[in-house]
Amino acid sequence: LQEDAEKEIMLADSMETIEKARVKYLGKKGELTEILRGMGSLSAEERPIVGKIANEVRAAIESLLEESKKTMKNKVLQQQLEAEAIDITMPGKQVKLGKKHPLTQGLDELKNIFIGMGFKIAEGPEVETVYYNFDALNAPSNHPSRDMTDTFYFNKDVILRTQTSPVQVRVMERTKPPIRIISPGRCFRNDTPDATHSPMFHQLEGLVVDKGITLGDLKGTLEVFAKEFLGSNTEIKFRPHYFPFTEPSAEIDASCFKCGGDGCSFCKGSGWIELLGAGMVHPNVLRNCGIDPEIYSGFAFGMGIDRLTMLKYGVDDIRLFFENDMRFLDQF
Ligand code: FA5
Repeated sequence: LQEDAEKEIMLADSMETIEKARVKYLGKKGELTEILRGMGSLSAEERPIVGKIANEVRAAIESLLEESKKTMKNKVLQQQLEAEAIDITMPGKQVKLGKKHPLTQGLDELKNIFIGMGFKIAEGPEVETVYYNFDALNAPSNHPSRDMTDTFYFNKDVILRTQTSPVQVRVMERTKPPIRIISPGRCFRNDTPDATHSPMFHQLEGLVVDKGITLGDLKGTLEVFAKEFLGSNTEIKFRPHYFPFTEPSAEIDASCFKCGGDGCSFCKGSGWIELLGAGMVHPNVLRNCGIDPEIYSGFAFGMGIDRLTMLKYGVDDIRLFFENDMRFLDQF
């Protein structure tokens, strides 16, 4: 029996076959157990002899089982280590990193320029009231921009803001001058999409209010901005314009950064590119916000972030920003 058991255990090639051998020889119904059970029928002389042999056989099988289990465990571990070994000389898998959307990059750049000039960032709601978007900004009640064809209305009082200028009013209402903020954000207009129009686009508003603020301050600020954003040789010019909330109002053009102002296909030969709208805050707007126009004055400006980013990176269609085509986005 011992020999059989030894042979079987030596030949075992897995933990399961070792366990099978244990059950076969030492288990409750095992061969050795059977022999021990049958001891009752032996004579008094035979019993101690058989008992002694049986115990020796059991001890021998047990220690053999123990040993082969240990060997098997090592063997399994070794196999596992080999199977799971990592070859650190293999080239790694490239992790594809995301990147900032070009509009976010453009916005970051604009923000940095104004933060460098001491501006703080203010935010306002995209769902806005007619009061903040039009009335408080001195827009005449018959102004065409109030029309349903230009503005998205929820009801007669609540709209999607068409510009970031309402943030001016919200800031002036709650802040005592001096005020120096920019406010970037989403705007919405019922415009038909084309290469330069999107129904959802982004503006960046600027507002400075203090004692003795003049048109010269506005001009100096925008000059610094244009040189930083488009290049140090950039010049700007003011073109008279009309906005209900500024007086005087102007549209500001920058000398073309492609041709330096000589005229090229980019600026359609004019040497200038349109940059933004601006002006001195209208006294009515200051009054609407509880600021005395006899004591304080201010300037404001508003620019289209999407259009400026297009300009800067040479993007010829605004819709590319919103189509999420990786072939386009990967280029920035
Ligand atoms: C305004 O919205 C004024 N609030 C700007 C302003 C602020 C003037 C403070 C004075 C003082 P305007 O309607 O021109 O102005 O729009 C400003 C810019 O928004 C445009 O020059 C353009 O760059 C951008 N814009 C307007 N509509 C769209 C559109 N549908 N898609 C993309 N950009 C647009």
